[in-house]
This record gives sequence, structure tokens and C-alpha cells, in this order.
Amino acid sequence: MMILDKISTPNDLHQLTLEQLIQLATEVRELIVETVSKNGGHLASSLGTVELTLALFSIFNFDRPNDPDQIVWDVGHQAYAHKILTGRRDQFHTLRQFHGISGFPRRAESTYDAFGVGHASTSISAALGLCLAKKLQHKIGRVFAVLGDGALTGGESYEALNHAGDLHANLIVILNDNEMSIAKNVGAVSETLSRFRINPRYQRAKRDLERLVRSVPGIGDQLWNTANTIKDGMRLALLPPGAIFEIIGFKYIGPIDGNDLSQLMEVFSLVKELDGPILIHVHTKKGRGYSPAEKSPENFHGVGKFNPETGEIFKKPCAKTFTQIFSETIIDCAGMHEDVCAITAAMPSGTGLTDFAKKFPERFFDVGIAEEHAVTLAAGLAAGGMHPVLAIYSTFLQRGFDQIIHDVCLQNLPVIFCIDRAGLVGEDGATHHGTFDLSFLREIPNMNVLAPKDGEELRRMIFAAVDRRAPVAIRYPKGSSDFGFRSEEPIHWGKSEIVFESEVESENQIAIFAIGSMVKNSIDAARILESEGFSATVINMRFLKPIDREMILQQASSIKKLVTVEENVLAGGLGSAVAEILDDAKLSRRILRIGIPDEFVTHGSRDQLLDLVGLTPEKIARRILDETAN
Ligand SMILES: Cc1ncc(C[n+]2csc(CCOP(=O)(O)OP(=O)(O)O)c2C)c(N)n1
Repeated sequence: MMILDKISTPNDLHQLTLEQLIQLATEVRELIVETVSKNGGHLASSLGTVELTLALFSIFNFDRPNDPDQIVWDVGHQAYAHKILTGRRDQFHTLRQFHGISGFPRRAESTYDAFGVGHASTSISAALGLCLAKKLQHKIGRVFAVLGDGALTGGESYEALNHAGDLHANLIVILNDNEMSIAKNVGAVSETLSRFRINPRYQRAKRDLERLVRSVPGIGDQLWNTANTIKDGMRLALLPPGAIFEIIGFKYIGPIDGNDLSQLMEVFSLVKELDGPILIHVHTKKGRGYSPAEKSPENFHGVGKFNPETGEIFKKPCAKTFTQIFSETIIDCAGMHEDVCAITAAMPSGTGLTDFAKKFPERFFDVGIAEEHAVTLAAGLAAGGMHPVLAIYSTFLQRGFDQIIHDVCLQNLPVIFCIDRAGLVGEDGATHHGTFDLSFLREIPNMNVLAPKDGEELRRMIFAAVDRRAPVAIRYPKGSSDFGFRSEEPIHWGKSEIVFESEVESENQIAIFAIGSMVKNSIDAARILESEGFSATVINMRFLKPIDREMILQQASSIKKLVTVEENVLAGGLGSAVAEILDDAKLSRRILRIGIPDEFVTHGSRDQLLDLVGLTPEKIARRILDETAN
């Protein structure tokens, strides 16, 4: 019988011996590797935190009725062991699948998921909130924030540390340091912390821990004496890196080996008796226990399906992605323009800047998980005479909203935002969909908002944006950039293009205004409509702002049925823009606005989700047919 079979809740771990826990760690790892090899997911980070999860569950009480101890996992991509050990083992095979469990902790999924996550650097703030809520309700449960060294590059982490230290909050922060973000971590703090490896200077550490433990009122001496008998072999150090945290009121413990169960359990047993705020610095190995992931943690950070025996990652044959087109184009632009430089917030490979970084290292900046800083840094570079391009996922640009308004657009600075993963991203789900950017960018004065229908258009838009010398945002989706058609139409600023006109003559005329990823689906929908006897025109808007008012009014003057299609929330997007134009022109007209409804979209494959929200060609055509029938 597997040990895992005996575990239904975290407190079941209290009964296990160290040997059984070590065996359990192996079983949990095997299940993680097996499942992620089939479903894809965040493998390396989750393998690194298995012992940490087991040690927390075996020492603390996550099952205390009405007042359990609670963990907030930062990003939440490292919480697979947590999911398996908190009653979701049987559903674990559905990880990240449509109707299956989420790849991230979600309050709606389990009461053990204390706080929903997906974006980085929120854990300390959220854990502090939980902690204060416990205090105000006279509860005794402990709250943990577990964050990586990558998440510690995000400003919100420091804002929360600063506040927690000031409040003397009873919070335990576990800094899970593996020296990796997705790529190698960056920044001065990470650099400083990494200089302090687990080392044999634990005599001093012992002394300092003794001071902390003995200071526990009433039981300190006894606690220390008991602990002392099991302390041999402990690698616990209270070393200078802790000074960063001690200055702001945290007790710093570490670095300790976060993949060594006995060390972790020993430290947690002692810490249990201490009041916070405490920061425990653990070193873990990303990909621990699965050698392909240990060897290339970046490739196994967020990975698709792979062969678990060999570690060979299966790649779907696919035409060039938008990311690849961006990657090539930005290198060409930088070759032609010496002022072009590129910024990423901890995602050099995801956004396609790895080759740029090699070719133009002095013009490349990885700022860490610091999107707000990235936007203002770009504004500063632009104010100083450079032409920065910030390559960023749509969902993470949400972090920089005020900076876009206050630092870039208000000063009308030439910053280009290349916004990848715009629209539905698939298995990462609600926290990661990029479905708001058209709306939140369109409302900002001076901002230009573009969306290409294919790779070639993206290339032209990037060159046009460089010539424009203004704030420009170009958004494009995940995946292939080749849709099998090609238009040679050059980009005219603020102008759309007609990409499809039915050959059939019909009284039933329809104009479909589509943007970005939805141009292709609208053309396919138009073909379906044509087969139903309709005559459809599809307009590739290209620009949401400045929008092609002339084209909209011209179509509206001759065609009764107007439709807009966008892979963005309906509120404030293309449909709203077209409606506003018609209203301003006193043309009262019903527009069928097709886009993402006012709700958060779940996880699943991109195709399943497009179908769910009604953005496949068939569903678009069906909506239009239903509308015309009524
Ligand atoms: C705000 C934000 N920006 C970017 C990301 C993408 N991202 C997911 S995990 C990750 C690296 C996290 O590194 P770390 O916190 O050290 O955790 P590790 O994976 O090393 O355990 C990044 C950049 C994100 N989730 N949130």
C-alpha cells in the first residue's frame, strides 16, 4: 500500500515517521511527474517544494476547526503537492483541464486554498491580511506566505514586508530560494542572498537560534534543551543576508536546506513556539527529484506534454508563433535603429527576447517580476531619448496600468508595448487570460492600440510603431501567426482594411468588424453565412485607436446588420467603440457585439475556451443567424 493512500487531510501527516514522510515525498513526486507529463503544467517549481509542503503539514495544524493554519502560495504554480495532500489526489489527473482542477490554488476549489493566486508577489500582502483577520477575531492559527526568490523581485513583496514588520504581525514568510525565476533570477537582492549558501558555520547560527528560542516566555529554556538533543547535523545559519529582513522587524532564520525534511521539521518545530514576523530562508532545487527538470529547470518551468521516461518535450508542429515574429522583428528594428531597446519583466523566453538579449546585451533589460517598474523604466528611457519596447503578457501588463497613464501617456512618450498572450491563454486559466487590455488601453489619451490579424501584419505594425514615436500598444495572441492568407496592404495609421467580401449578391447584408485574432474566425464565419445565403463583408480593424471612423460610418450607411467580434471583454472594447461612433453620429443602430462576456473564464484548451465563450467561426455564425432570425 502506498503511504499516499493513507492521506486524506494534512493532519494525517502528523502520524508519519520521517522515513514514511520521505517515502511520501517520492510518491507525491511520481504523481506530479506522471500527471504533468500528460497535461502539461508547472513541473519544476512544484517538484522543488514537495518537502516544504510535507514539513509544514506534518508540524502545523491545517485542520484545526474554524481556525486552521493557512498557507498562501505565491503565484501558486508550486502548489501541486499541496493539492495532492489536501483531498484532491483523485482529481489530480484533471489538472488544468477543462472542468478539471485548476493549476493554481483557488478558494472556490478547496478550503485549504486560503487565497487565490496566479500573479506573483501577492503572497505576503494576502497572508498579512489573513493574519490580521485572525488577530481581530481572536484566533490562534498561523499564517504562512511561501514565495520564491523571483517573487521577491516584485515591489508588492517589499510593501508587505515593510507593513508586516511595522505591525509586528504574527506572520511566517518562507522564502523559497532556488536562484531561478523562470529564467535565472535577476536583481541585487537575489544576488546578495545567493552568496549565502547553506554552510557549516552553524555554530554561530545555533547560538543565534538559541537566543531566539530561549526568549520564548515561560517555555524557552525547556524548548531549547529538548530541541538541542536533535540538533546535530542541522544546517541552520543566521547570517548577514538576514540583515535585510531584520532591519524591518523580521526574525530571520536560514538559509536552510528546503529539500531536507528533517532539517525543515526541526526548524518548524522550533518556530512554532516563536511569534512573528519571522522569515525562514530555505534553499531548494528547482525540478528536484526528476533529472531532466533539474538539468533544465527553465524548460520544465511551464511545460507541455512530455515523455516521463526520457524527459523529451513534445512539440506540436506549428507555423511561426506571433512571439517568434516579434522576436525576429525586434532584432531587425534594433539593427536599424540604435535607440531601440527592449525590456522584459522576468519573461525573456516567453516574450521572445532571448535572442535580442544575446545580440544587443547592452540594450536589453530584465527587470525581474516588476511590471510597474518596467513601464516607468521604459518611460524614463524614452524621456532620455531612447525608444523602448516593453514585451509583456497582457495579463501582467495589468500591473502597470497607472504607470501607463501617469508615466507614459500623460507625457506622450514613445514607448512601444508588445503585448503577447492577449485573449484566452488556455490551461493557465482565469488568472492568466489577457482579456482586458483592449478596454483598459483604449480609454487612455495619447495611446494607440493595434492588433494584427497575422504574423506579417505584426511585423509591419512594429515597424510602423517605431516610426510613429508615440505610445503604441500592439496586442497579439498565443500560438500560430499564420492563417493561410496574406494581404499586402501597407499599414496606414488608423486605417482598417476589407479582408473579405461575399461574392453572392443578397439582400441580407452583414458587415463584420473584427480585430486581431478574430479576423480569421470572422472570415470563416462569413463563409458559413454565405452558404446560408447572406452577403458578408469582413473588416480587419487593425486599429482600435485611432479607430477607422470613416470605414465604420461608410459601412453603416449601406449595411443594416452590423457585427463586431473581438477576443476581449465586451465592456469597453471594439464593440463599445463602434457603438459610441454610431451614437455620436446620431445613427441609432443595433450592433451585435460578440466578445467575452462579463465573467471570468475558466481553464481548458484555447479551442475549448473559444467555443465556451462563442468565438469559434461556427458559434459566431450561429449568433449572427439567430440574431437575424429574431
Ligand atoms: C506579476 C507576474 N509576472 C510574471 C509572472 C510569470 N511568472 C510565473 S512564475 C514566475 C517565476 C517565479 O519565480 P519564483 O518566485 O522564484 O518561483 P520558482 O518558480 O522559482 O519556484 C514568473 C515570472 C507572474 N506569474 N506574475
